[in-house]
Amino acid sequence: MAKKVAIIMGSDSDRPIVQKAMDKLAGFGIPYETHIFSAHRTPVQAAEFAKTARENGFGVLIAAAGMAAHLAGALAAQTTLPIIGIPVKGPSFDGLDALLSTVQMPSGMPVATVAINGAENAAILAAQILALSDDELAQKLIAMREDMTAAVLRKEAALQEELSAN
Ligand code: RP5
Repeated sequence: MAKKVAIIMGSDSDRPIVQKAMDKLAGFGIPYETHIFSAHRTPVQAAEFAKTARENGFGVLIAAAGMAAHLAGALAAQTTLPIIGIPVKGPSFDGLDALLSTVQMPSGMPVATVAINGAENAAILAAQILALSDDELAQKLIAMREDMTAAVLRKEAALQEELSAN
């Protein structure tokens, strides 16, 4: 059975960012669940989810949190499943607080951290991990790359046409 992705957010206020990851996973046809667990406000529930994630059919966990963003690291401490961290931009420091809190993990406890608010890339990275053992998903990723290339080439052609007309 296909492995699921879990998207965990530290607060419902992270939902607008998290929605982009949900939409992307849905676009790939990847089964996923979305939950609110906080490293600070519901640490027991967050830990329990991560501890049981592998036996519950998950292959990758995505953790989105802002401010003192310890959620991805707290989940990483409880499982050897790959963890992708999304630092969410909060009211201070343009999100640098969350970026550093997420990315600066101690040796032995990695969190694959995407850009501030980089929810789409988190979903794509999760898809790439699952595609290691899913050829159909790998083909979808190749098709997505081809679409991106074609879109840029169309823009380049349009730009050259516009510039040559002047
Ligand atoms: C973090 O604190 C959450 O992930 C959220 O980004 C931030 C603020 O949370 P709320 O006060 O909006 O619930 O733990």
